[in-house]
Amino acid sequence: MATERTLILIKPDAVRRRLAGEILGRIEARGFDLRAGKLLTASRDLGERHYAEHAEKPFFGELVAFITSGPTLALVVEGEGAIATMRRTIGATNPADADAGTIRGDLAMSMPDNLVHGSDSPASAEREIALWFSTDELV
Ligand code: IDP
Ligand code: MG
Repeated sequence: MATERTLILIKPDAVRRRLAGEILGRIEARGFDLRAGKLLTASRDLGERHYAEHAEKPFFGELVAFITSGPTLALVVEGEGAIATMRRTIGATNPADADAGTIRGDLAMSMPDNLVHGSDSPASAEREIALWFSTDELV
């Protein structure tokens, strides 16, 4: 399988709950490498662009309010099959359905506060990495 890069967001609920270290530790322990990282509070524009695919959903307003509600630790994570393997490490979108052993299954309870974002395809990863990082922020 190919080496891939994926955008991982340790979302505001995770930073507020002081779970950023725990979550980053799980990503590193799985064997992934960090290629970029920064702590920032997403602007409304960034939040809306990041979640553009959900613009028509009834929860879009709540989702943008959530992602802009405080600092997010944004990461570019690299490794073999990183996109799909990180999605499995993160767990199902609704923490109530997430398996034990996943980040959401162990540490979260309900939506939208599900702690982590991971890109869902190579095209999403490319789009999202470009949204959150400039090329000179990647190592
Ligand atoms: P994902 O984060 O697992 O890729 P998506 O379906 O892309 O899940 O949804 C993006 C984010 O929107 C979720 O992580 C969650 O925070 C939030 N979300 C999804 N569905 C709902 C919902 O029904 N109510 C409230 N928030 C939701
Ligand atoms: Mg998604």
